[in-house]
Amino acid sequence: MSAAFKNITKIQYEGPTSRNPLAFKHYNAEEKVEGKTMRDHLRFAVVYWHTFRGTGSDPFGAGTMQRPWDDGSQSVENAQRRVRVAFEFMEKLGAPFYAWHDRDVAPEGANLRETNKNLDAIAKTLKEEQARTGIRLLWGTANLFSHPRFVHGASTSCNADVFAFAAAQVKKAMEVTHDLKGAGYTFWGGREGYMTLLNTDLKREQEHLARFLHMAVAYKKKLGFKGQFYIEPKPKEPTKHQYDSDAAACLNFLREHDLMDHFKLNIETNHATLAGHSMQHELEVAGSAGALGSIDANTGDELLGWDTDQFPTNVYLTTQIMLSLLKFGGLATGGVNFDAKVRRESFEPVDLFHAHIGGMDAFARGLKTAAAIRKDGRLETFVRDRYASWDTGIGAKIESGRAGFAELETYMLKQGDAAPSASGRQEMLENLINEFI
Ligand code: XUL
Ligand code: CO
Repeated sequence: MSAAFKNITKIQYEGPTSRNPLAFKHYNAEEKVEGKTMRDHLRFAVVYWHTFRGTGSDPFGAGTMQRPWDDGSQSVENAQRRVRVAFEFMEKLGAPFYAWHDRDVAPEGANLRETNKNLDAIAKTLKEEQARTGIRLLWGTANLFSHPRFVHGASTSCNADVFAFAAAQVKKAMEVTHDLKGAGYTFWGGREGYMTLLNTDLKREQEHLARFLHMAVAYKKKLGFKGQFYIEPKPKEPTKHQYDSDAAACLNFLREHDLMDHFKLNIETNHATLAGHSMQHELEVAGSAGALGSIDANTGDELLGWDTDQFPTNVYLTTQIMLSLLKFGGLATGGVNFDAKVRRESFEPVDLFHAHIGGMDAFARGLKTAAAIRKDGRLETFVRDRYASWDTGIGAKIESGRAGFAELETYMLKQGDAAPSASGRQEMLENLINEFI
């Protein structure tokens, strides 16, 4: 067992009056909300890539993170030590899940065979630590964007060999995810897009992406992996345009290529805002299509136009997220996955605790607030009543397919004009939400 955080004991729930920065004020894992514990509602997950591999480097400067347990080498021993530290952290935090890319947990070797061997060695350590702590893998994924071979993308590369490499890599990552009993597997198209259309056969690249996903579906069946597949929408960065640009584009792609039955969406806040949408918009689009699977919880900065991946602390945002999640039946296989990183200036190990505690408390408040709004019922009643004209008369006829243009013309000629509409009451509803925050 590792002891990297010697001065930190298990983070406890101390309630809203506590002034202890290393305590939960709102996240009380056992407390029930709408008949289910907060732990089961929120299914918090820690991401390996930011929390244990983030260096704090940015385009203007080197890494700043103090991680005394990490010798900075690419050795398997260093990677194993890191796993022990990661589980010490997650255990003390009380996070029930974690998520990784293959290349965050294990170093790349000189060739694919060696790389796979490294991954096997680390998977063994991950398995031991999962068994020791009971912490589970929310999802695994393959990093198909960092290595220079993926310069033109992975499954959408112009180089067929790169497609083959990516397929072999995903096959292995799926096997390890399956072996670690992962609840899911995520596809984020890191470089599946283009920098310029001048050199791009968009149709061919999209067909290759679909073929790749079909191969993954087939291999999933062969492997007997029962976890959920997710696609994670993001409009741009690193490429100028990514094919999985937002929830609607992903759903259209999945439908066009007959993949709808096999994938759900993993919606990320900062990706939604980069797409020019709100997180709640993306959740509603995914949820309405029955494809809301999981969320990557973070937030951007309104003044910065890139993926800053900050920890979410805005209670208004978490309330909106939880309203949508509860409406669509909650997280089944998915979780609230903190795809977020501490700021470059927050370089001490303890900052990792502050960041996650803040995110978990913000979501716990969002959950409780959303549940209170639902119990109050005024918001739901308002929305239902707003559509009352569809419940009877001509509205019911249209919805049930019993009226066409000719019937509607006859109806409207008789009526003379549409009945007056009621106010949308946006301001009243915004005030209503604030009653609960
Ligand atoms: C990148 C991003 C990824 C995915 C997993 O913006 O969100 O970390 O979550 O590949
Ligand atoms: Co993400």
